[in-house]
Amino acid sequence: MSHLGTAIENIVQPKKYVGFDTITTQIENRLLKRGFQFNIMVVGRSGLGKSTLINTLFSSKLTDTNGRRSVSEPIEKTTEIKVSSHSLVENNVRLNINVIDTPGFGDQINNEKCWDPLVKYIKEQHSQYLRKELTAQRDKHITDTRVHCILYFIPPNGKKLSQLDAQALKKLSDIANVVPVIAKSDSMTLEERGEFKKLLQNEFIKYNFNIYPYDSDDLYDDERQLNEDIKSLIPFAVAGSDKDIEVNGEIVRGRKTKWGLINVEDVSQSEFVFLRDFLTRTHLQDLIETTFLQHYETFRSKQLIALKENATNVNRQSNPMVSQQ
Ligand SMILES: Nc1nc2c(ncn2[C@@H]2O[C@H](COP(=O)(O)OP(=O)(O)O)[C@@H](O)[C@H]2O)c(=O)[nH]1
Ligand SMILES: [Mg+2]
Repeated sequence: MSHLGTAIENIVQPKKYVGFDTITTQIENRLLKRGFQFNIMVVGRSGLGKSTLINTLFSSKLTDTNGRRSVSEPIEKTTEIKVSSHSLVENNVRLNINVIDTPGFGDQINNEKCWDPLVKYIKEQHSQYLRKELTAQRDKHITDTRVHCILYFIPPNGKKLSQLDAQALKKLSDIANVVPVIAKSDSMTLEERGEFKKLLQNEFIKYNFNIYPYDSDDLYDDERQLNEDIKSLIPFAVAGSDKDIEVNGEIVRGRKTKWGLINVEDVSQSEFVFLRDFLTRTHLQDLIETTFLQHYETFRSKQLIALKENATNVNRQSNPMVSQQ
């Protein structure tokens, strides 16, 4: 069924040019002035290539790839949250990116609840947004710090999900758009990688994770098909690199591996390009919108219901008449 419903359309063409077809340009102009805000969180044990991949994705140096500076540097006791802001411009379009790095995740001896600070951070951003929305004199444009996407890095070990990864993926996919990736996939052969991907896809089904992109009745047929194709690719087997190397006389983003040189942008060697197209070319707007329409909405309605219940309880306590009804 078409999602436009069954209303009979009576298409009328105005007798002379009215000009409302410029609305798309008008919207575009306004959006261009404001720019776009995209907040992406990277999660996974240190050394899995999170910072490198973020830099490869946006082809610029966005984050510090050093991680822990030396072995003697003390490991933080909990997962830290480090936000860095960047502004990228491409053909007049300004994309403001917040990269939310989570050093220390999974690096402790006791990793129990190491995802708690992340869950707290995500909810905190929703809560801030809600508070700003609820003020009497609310800003016309509320700065959006809500997490639009979580890239979750799974180690390339060919094994089932660790307890830690399974629990963290469950918690995070309940409250945000989670996109799992197989980190440093250049360390596996193509065959190993294919098998590992199948194993992980079965794990996702077993644990019943809510993995983005979600099914929805609002999708057009071509969008649904695209999402199906993408779902068969998830988790993307990626490799990142900060370095340019020469492959067959061409300078490319690549790495030297035990199998030889690999060009991370070559789709026969790495699924990095699929991930980049998915995040930037096809689903950027949808990630932002889904955060707003689904995750934030769920948070918002829970909070408002709780507020209402609280108010009713307070009323009952201060007014015995109410409680008798
Ligand atoms: N083989 C391989 N090594 C990588 C890849 N991405 C990053 N590395 C290397 O792994 C180390 C840690 O990378 P980094 O991005 O700092 O990891 P992070 O701690 O997760 O942010 C560095 O030496 C990188 O050069 C990858 O895709 N494949
Ligand atoms: Mg890092």
